[in-house]
Amino acid sequence: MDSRNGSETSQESDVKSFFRSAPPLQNGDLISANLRQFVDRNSRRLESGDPIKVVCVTSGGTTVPLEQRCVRYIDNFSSGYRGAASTEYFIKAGYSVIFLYRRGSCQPYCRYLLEDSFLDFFELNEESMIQVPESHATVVKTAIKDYHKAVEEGLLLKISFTTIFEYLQILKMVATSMSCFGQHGMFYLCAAVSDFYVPWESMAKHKIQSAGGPLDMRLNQVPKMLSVLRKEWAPSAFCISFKLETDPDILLQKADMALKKYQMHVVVANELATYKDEVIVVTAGGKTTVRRHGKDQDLEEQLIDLLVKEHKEYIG
Ligand code: 9Z3
Repeated sequence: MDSRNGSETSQESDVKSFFRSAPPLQNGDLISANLRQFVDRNSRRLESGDPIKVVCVTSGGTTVPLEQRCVRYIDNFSSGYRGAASTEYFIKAGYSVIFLYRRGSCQPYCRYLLEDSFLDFFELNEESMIQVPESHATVVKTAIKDYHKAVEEGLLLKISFTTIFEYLQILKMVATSMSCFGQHGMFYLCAAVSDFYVPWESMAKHKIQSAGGPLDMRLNQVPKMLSVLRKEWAPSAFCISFKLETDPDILLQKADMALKKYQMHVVVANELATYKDEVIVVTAGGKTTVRRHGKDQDLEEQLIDLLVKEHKEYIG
């Protein structure tokens, strides 16, 4: 066995042991029933000649629990704004979206609510009836209309996660069930995924006690699932991953590496300090900078526009 085969084997066994030891999903049956219904509905449309496209948008950060009965956890930076905004633009561009999001993070069509209290969007009139103030009426009406349209037409399926264990198990379920869409499937992986975790079997069962003094903890590396997604789960799908760095000097080099190592079709590189204003779209063909035009604009609008074009070319 050469060393390359050797390392592939150890990676495969890391992936297997991750899934084997992960605590089973609490609502796995419900997720799989909803997923089946969504995939059936969309694959019937594809078979009937409707050139639909389906994207799985991942959004928000995964947590790493430190205790099985979890009081403390390590979190990853992400509000879920990018995923929620991108979902809206994908639906506008004709895609059906599986929105795999961190519980409590931003949601499509009401992504401003995390900062603006939803109470600001309503007021009571003299008869104590709830009404929307004139200043917010257009935004609220459009959001309600677009959201209900997306759900009723079967264009939006929302599935939530919190931990890295939930996220990767659900991503695997989604990816294997989306493989029937072939090249019409897309993965837009902007969730901030933990690189390190505590394996379930070596995790403290109860709340870690402070009486024992300083805490030493060893974290294992989360197996790189991007290669498994590309090679096994959904080999024909168009895959976009995100690379976040704080050091601009290594960003593009890391993005290039992810493109090659995980065989991504696109890597979107962004820097923490500027990620809302600028991203660099890296493909085998070159690099394109996408900048938002103004403070009231979403960078995601132009980004999705570009990615939809890349996907179209890929489908040929
Ligand atoms: C991103 O880089 C996203 O653009 C942000 C979006 C998390 C910055 P917000 O949700 O932020 O709008 O607040 N996501 C990917 C982050 C990540 O964990 N990438 C991994 C890496 O860089 C690869 S999967 O190593």
